[in-house]
Amino acid sequence: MEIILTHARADFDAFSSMLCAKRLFPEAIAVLPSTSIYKLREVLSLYRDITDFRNAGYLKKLKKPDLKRVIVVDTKKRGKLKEFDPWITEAGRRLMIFDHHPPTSDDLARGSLEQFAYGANTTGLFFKLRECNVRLTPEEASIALLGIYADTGNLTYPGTTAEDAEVVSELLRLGADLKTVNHYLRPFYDLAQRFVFREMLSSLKEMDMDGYNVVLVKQELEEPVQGLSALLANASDMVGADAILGVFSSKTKPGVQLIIQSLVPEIQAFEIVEHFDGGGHPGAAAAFIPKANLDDVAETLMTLLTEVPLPSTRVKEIMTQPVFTLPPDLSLQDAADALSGRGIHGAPVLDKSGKMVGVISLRDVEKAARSNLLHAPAKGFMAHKVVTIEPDAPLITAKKLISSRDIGRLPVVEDGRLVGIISRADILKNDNDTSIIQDN
Ligand SMILES: [Mn+2]
Repeated sequence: MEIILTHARADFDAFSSMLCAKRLFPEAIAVLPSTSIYKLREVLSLYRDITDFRNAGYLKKLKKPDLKRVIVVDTKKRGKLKEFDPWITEAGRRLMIFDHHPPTSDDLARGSLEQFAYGANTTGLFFKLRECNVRLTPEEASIALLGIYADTGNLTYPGTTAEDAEVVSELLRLGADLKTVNHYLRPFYDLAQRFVFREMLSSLKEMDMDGYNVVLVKQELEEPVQGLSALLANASDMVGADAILGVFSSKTKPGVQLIIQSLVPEIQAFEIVEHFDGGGHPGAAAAFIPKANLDDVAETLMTLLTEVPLPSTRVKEIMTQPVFTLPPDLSLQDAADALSGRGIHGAPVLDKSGKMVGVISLRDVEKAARSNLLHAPAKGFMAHKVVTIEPDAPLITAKKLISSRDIGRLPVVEDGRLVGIISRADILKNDNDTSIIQDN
């Protein structure tokens, strides 16, 4: 016999990967792990008839089976397959793995591995099915779509690839039902989780760290609660956090749970939890500290974050210099020509003594053109109240200023002297070079 397995706490991508594997290897028996995320349990009962999956208990009842091959999907970590350990050991080298997670030291070392580089594991298996000319039914396509959407955050997480989007389009063509998909992707929280979430929102502490909004949540729970990271992610979105640090203890279980999520490359979640023997990724990491106390962990965390300044990019590293400037008496027409000629959208205006008296932009010139005033001097239409920034300020501060004030550029000023300029374009260019990989 052949069996198909996936990781403990199976999620939608794990489930749809099993489904695709079952179509690839129709003789194999798909065996679900004994734990799965809440939402999947609902889907499992809905699709029971079309999936024909067995529960973990099925394997225990088998006596001396003739195991030909074990197919593992959406994981290759030993620790996530613990309950199937005897079967994996028995399979030896007759192990076939289809996974999209980056390699770790806990990975199964035997058998064959097909390593995908897509946001969802389902995407890779879908391509395998296509190679074999296997066509999914509309119901199967709905499940596959759920898998891809769940693992890629509806194609928005940074790990999403063009291939994920390509398969989404094929699944829609195959008749995947968006109503079903939407229904199951809506988050659901039970009473205990909702209670914790309310507490979280009312007790969270926002801190400005080098321009970043870092949020600390410190909570003592009545009893352990599932899904704390999803609750934290929601709280983080609500307050627009750049990073959120969750420290939890429970009255019924000793130890402290630490969860860190970060959206910025300057705060690497896994680096912080390493101090607590935890693990994870740049964007999300966790640790469980057995004999610790809530306040001590929170305090250590704050020390870690504040004793060394964040390795933030500074304004001076990406600002443009020398700055192209214009005199206040130049006509708007000449100012516009000078700007367009240099391919820029605006410039500071300096008086004879070199003092900055305003900023003129092509937007200002357009306004004047509408009233046929292009012969007028720049000073009549320039912005007089200029928002500036210092060269040592973190880039994030410049970014937040530019978007909150809706301005195209920020003159960089040191000791009253204009030393550079930073524009929207500079920031966008820098953002493209630095991003965080998310993993599911
Ligand atoms: Mn996955």
